[in-house]
Amino acid sequence: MEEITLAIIKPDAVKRKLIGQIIIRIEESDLRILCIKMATLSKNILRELYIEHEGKSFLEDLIEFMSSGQVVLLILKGEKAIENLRKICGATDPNKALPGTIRGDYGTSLPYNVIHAPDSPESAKREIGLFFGEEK
Ligand code: 3AN
Repeated sequence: MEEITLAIIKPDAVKRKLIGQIIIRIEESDLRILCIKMATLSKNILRELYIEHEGKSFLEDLIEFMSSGQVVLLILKGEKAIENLRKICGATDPNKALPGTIRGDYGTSLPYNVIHAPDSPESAKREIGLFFGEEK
């Protein structure tokens, strides 16, 4: 079944000029790009994005990092898009992500794992609404 999901190319990847490499991986995995834009995310919107991590020790550092520079936001469509994107991203911790995955090849160490991908259709819908709500 075709699904829609969101990807965020994080500030570490944008600073390191990895946008093109990451988009090649996305397109080669059969995901189609429906919408793409660059932005610098506010701490308020990042608190919404990471609501499930409220109270965790790494949240403040994560928000600092994610607001430290531009990101690329993409809406993606394809067969099993949510699972497919998570698979090509690899494990959350770049040191545990397999070679051949985006995080395994380009990530350094947490929280610098180059890409964000939602883990369920509900999260994908909520997150797309956060960043692309006004464009619907
Ligand atoms: P994923 O992005 O793989 O779904 P989440 O939702 O558990 O992973 O974590 C969201 C983000 O928080 C990660 N992409 C990473 O940047 C950061 N993060 C997760 N766990 C840690 C940790 N233990 N220390 C620092 N940052 C973390």
